[in-house]
Amino acid sequence: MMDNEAGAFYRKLPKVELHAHLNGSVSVQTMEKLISRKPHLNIKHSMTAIGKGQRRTLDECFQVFKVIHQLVDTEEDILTVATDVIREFAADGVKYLELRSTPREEKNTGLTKKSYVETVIKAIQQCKNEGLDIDVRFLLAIDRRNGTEVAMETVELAEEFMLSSDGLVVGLDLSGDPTVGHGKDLLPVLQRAKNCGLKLSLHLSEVPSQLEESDLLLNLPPDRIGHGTFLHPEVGGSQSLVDKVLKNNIPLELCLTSNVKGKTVPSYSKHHFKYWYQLGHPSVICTDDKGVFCTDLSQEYQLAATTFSLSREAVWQLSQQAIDCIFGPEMPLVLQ
Ligand code: 6MZ
Repeated sequence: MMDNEAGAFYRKLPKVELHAHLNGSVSVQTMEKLISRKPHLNIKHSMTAIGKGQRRTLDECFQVFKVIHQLVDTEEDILTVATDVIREFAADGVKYLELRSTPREEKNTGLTKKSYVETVIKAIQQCKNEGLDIDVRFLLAIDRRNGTEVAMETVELAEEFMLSSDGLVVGLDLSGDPTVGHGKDLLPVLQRAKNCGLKLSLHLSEVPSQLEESDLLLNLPPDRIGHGTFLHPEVGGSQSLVDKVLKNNIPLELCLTSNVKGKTVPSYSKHHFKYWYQLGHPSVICTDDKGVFCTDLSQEYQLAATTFSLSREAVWQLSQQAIDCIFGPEMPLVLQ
């Protein structure tokens, strides 16, 4: 994947991962376990990942999540997936991880949204007990496809777990197919979450047609932005959107490979990382869906460095600055 000396530098670099969807982060090895548990589904690994050199439309990416969800529909599956994903991030040199996932209920297996969240929390605690050198927090995700009522249920669940999970549930994510639904319908729900002390990371302007929505949601303001691909004027966004982001100093979670493979960005060199990084704005390199897009955080840092000619010193600073953007309690230490 990476050449040896440089590869070792990026793997050893202590890193912070802030944008990782649980079911998008499932590795090949874990996928094989899941497939063998459910052979009757006849799912091949090629249906759950987008390999090297391949690209898909965002719409096709969302079909891939549907396939993965068929494979992850019991508490046992969720425990497997969450513990494996946490271990893999730890092995990749991630010291602080915020996982996000959409609570799902599955009538056939008895999985409820509550037991879904409890199982992810159990996985985080198990990994802690194993002594893994990684601090993990959890954001409950609202899938925009599911509408306002479900979004409100998710906020209520997040509030409940924020109080009962020993600080492991720290916030909410708004994600899902960006072409479905409108953020204005979710404003009151998101406002309520914010008032309760839940942190908000919102996918904004992942596709070009969302300017009005981004403008509205930026008024909350969110605590972090996922992607923000089409916010700036060079790609059809606007200076006033950029000004709102800058004024509130809202960090961006940037996922290079995901955006290139999902065809919302034409090439690595055209990635909007460049625009925001040159402004000196907090820009956090993340994986998005390391399983689906066949990557890891070390590789994403290396890609950013080679594409934008970042020195090792600059890469180090980039990973250090991510600490200021976490939703968990202050980290007492500088990463080392
Ligand atoms: C928007 C995305 C996404 O929640 O089942 N998700 N939402 N844009 C993206 N860019 C590629 N990648 C993943 O993980 C899978 C879910 O995360 C969201 C989608 O809602 C997807 O169904 P969980 O753990």
